[in-house]
Amino acid sequence: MSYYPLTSIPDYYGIDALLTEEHKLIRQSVRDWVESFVMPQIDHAAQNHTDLPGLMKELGKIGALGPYIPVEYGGSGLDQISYGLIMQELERGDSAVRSAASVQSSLVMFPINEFGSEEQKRKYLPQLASGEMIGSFGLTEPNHGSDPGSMETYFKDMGDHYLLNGAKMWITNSPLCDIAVVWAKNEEGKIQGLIVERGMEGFTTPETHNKWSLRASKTGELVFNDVKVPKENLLPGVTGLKGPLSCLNSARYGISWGVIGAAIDCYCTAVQYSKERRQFGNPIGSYQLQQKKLAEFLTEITKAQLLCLQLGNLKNDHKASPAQISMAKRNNVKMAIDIARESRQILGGMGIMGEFPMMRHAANLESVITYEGTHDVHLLITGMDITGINAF
Ligand code: TGC
Ligand code: FAD
Repeated sequence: MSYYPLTSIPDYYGIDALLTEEHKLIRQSVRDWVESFVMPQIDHAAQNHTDLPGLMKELGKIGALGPYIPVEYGGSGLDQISYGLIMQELERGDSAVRSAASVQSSLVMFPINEFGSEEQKRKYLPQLASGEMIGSFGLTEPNHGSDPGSMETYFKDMGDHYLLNGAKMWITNSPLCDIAVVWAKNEEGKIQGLIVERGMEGFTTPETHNKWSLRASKTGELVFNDVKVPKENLLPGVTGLKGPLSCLNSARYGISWGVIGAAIDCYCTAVQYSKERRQFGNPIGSYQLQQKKLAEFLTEITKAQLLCLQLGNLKNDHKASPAQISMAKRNNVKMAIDIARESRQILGGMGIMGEFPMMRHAANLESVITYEGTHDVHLLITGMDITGINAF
């Protein structure tokens, strides 16, 4: 259970008044689920480097997989602010939980819905929405992370099928996945997406062990050794790097909201602790140095909430540019990791313990600040948007 009362979740600028009743109901239901399913077992899972059993089906039950995917394909047809609020509540529990929902929704269901054939949508989306099927997304390779355009994974047209070769690295949920949306080059060197299914000969998914971050999430490789992929598994609707990057726009947007949840968890815990813990005869929260930290946390959380809300409005109107999304991802992840690190100090020695969430969030956020485009890559995207000059 969380250490602080849920009523203390901050809404300093009355942002709730800008949400609909439906938004608030969705947020509350995900918050309740996180409280009952995630909180009691997350420290144990992270300490023991195990995933949460049955997580994906649970996420399916609460409608957290593909919330904005149309109802006819198993989604909930919700707006982008609902999606953001769901991500915020999930990451208040743990970044691993939000990661699972991000990958399934934005990196697997999104490309099938946007670029897939009618048959692909009907075959995969309902099962992905319910969590009966787990998806992964293969873009990053051992030699190409920030620069995915240089990828080496390729496929050849063999007449009645494609032959896929190469390897992807750092893939969330690869050891668990039933399907992988894989980005590879065709014989003309153009990037296309293929749906690779577990069981296809030559396809393996070795796990990456010994992470200090996202320990409640499985990460691994996708290895393709002469994998015969049926022709109907090619995503017909997109060619070029803009395919995978469009998926990233959706996932990065979700992360911008998600990390506010991690920051809120740390902030609320620190407020509560600083009022209860006494040193030199007074609560530590009575000292100016501690109040400065808390005041800065609340200021940064409030700014991040406002940034996300307006980005959500833009996204609902299909007006959010990739560079605007980069700015929010970069700003909000840095905000959250700073709050996780600083709030841990407010708890002194207790801050390193598993009973409190700061170390776990801070360690998780080391991945979040790197995946979906590193902190520096997003800075360069903003720099390019300002100057028109590519500094990569
Ligand atoms: P560049 O020449 O700029 O662009 C190539 C084509 O792509 C288009 N484009 C975009 N389209 C949609 N959305 C975007 N955000 C786009 N950015 C660029 C662009 O218009 C162009 O289109 P066209 O039609 O002219 O061909 O590409 P570049 O090679 O210079 O690289 C650009 C760069 C560096 C910004 C990009 O490659 C990048 O963002 N790198 C970071 C890589 C990254 O984010 N990887 C994430 C892997 S997935 C992951 O981490 C999942 S973690 C999930 C979890 O567990 O939660
Ligand atoms: P590199 O690209 O090698 O970057 C190393 C450093 O160099 C960084 O600091 C970077 O900012 C800097 N740098 C790079 N280029 C420049 C430049 N031009 N100018 C200045 N600095 C530069 N990928 C997937 O495809 N699917 C997934 O599901 C997935 N899940 C992940 C889960 C976890 C836990 C992690 C850690 C990563 C995951 N990733 C996934 C991969 C992630 O997207 C990459 O790690 C990330 O894009 C960075 O690539 P890299 O690790 O190869 O770092």
